[in-house]
Amino acid sequence: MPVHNADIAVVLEEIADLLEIQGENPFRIRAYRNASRIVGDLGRDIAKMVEKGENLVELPGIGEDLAGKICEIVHTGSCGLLAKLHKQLPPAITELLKIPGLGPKRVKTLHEKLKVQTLDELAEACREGRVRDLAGFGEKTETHILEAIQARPAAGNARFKLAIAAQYAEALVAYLRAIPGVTQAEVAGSFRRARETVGDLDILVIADSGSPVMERFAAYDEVREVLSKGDTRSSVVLKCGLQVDLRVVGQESYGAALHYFTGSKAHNIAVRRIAQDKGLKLNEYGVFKGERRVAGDTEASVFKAVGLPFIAPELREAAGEIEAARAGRLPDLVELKDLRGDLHAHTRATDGHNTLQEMALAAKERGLEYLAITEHSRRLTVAHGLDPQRLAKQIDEIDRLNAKLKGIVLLKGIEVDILEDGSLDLPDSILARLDLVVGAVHSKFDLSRDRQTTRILRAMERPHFTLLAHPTGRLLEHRQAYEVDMLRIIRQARDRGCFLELNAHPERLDLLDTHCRTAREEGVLVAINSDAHSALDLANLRYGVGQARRGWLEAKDVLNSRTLKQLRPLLKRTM
Ligand code: DGT
Ligand code: CA
Ligand code: CA
Repeated sequence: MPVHNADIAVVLEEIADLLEIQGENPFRIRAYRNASRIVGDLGRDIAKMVEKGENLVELPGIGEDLAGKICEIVHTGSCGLLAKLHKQLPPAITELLKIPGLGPKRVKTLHEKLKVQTLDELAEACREGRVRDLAGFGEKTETHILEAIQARPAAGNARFKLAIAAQYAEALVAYLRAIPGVTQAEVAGSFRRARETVGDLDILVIADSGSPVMERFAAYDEVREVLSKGDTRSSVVLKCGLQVDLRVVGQESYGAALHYFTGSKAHNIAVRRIAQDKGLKLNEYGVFKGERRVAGDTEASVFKAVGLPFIAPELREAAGEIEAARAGRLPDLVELKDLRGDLHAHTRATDGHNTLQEMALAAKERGLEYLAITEHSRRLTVAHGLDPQRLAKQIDEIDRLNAKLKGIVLLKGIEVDILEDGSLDLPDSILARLDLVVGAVHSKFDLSRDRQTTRILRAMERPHFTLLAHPTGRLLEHRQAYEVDMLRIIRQARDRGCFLELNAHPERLDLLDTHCRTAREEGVLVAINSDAHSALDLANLRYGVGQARRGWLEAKDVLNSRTLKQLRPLLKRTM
């Protein structure tokens, strides 16, 4: 049974949570949590590394003990330690942990003080107002918890983050391509449109008649349940809960099917209407004039037949792309290879896992020309944030290292906390020594829209402020965006000569697509940043690019598509 990185990450994270609920040693907890993140974000397949006999201890943050646990998970799909923890704690603890806003600390309190063991019991306690009085809760939290329990999707309806779905999709597509008679296999649907999350995977294959593709698909190791199995269409559910629809299509229809199953539905309907206006019929088999097929083998042929230029999948949301296509004003979307650098990364000095030099070399290996080191500032104590003395020391270290490095330049930066009143967590005297200042909100997420907006606008007025990190603060599975007037923030960026980040971390993807479009219209450049906490995290830039493409951004709209020489003057604030 192939075990994916995401599965291993889930086990490690759950171990960390359960250890925390048991009140274990914080270092041990942190080691598991870090390991979970590293494994989850890793660009390489751990199961394959184990199979090849590679030593996992070489991964950042993985010691002997953790390496052993990971091997155990790869071999058995689970881990004795987790089973032991499950025995020691009530079974509903895991369910409680899945409620957004309920981390291990709060679950521990609920469990200890209220003896709450199931979600029903927790909902009951919320309704009776027994949760609000616990230390660290309050009335607002109580309401949130109750809402979250009620809004919980029925089991099986969960959506998957794009980066997680990608791990399953890539393995499955490789498996399908290797089946005799299969000449083409590709994922369509929301996955191809690079949506932040996907409901299921829609895979298309071309296969010779007589190919055992459907049998092999149903027999894939990861399949938990076969929902339906036919000659041209089958559906299964993988062990992780992700549904996969597979369709076998003919060569002559492949482009039409790819277009149809890529969607979105609203885009399809709009394109079909255009076809109808031309007296053509468009469906998943092709474009027809009467009974005669006039196009359909490639997507390009489909678009051409209906009189449109090729529209990139990420734009296909019926959000203006058809009009833009007709007017010849489709954007020339940014690509991963357009990125010349990355303006947000951490090292071991705070909560990252690699040294300055390791980060620099990893960025160089990816073909980047510059990498900004932007550690957390002192207020973020959980991340061991930098105070002015430690930052000054890092500035000197970067200068020394840059003198030695070839083909890559480290920029000196900081991810400075924006405090509640809009001031920054470090004095101007030290910020003045940096190449760029990335400002970020990491606290007080629940301010009113007005106060949150004012807070950020003020921060952007600081003379050295360059870039607003993860501007909405949302975490896909764990935290809603804070309330903020994004248009005012974008206009402030324009007026003050600063920039917005599109954070590429799969859990963030923050800016949203709509904000990217507004930024572009207002002439504000967006930086697609990895927020890397390890060298491997630089691989996440691809998801940032996907999100930027959904936001209609071209290379020229992206700050870090500039060469270092072009970038430097842009980082200097003129007002
Ligand atoms: P998801 O899976 O919820 O993340 O989103 P999609 O977009 O992948 O949706 P899905 O899997 O239900 O269907 C895949 C594509 O098939 C969808 O994007 C467009 C196409 N499609 C599905 N149902 C219809 C339909 O009723 N009419 C049209 N025109 N297209 C459809
Ligand atoms: Ca889908
Ligand atoms: Ca589907």
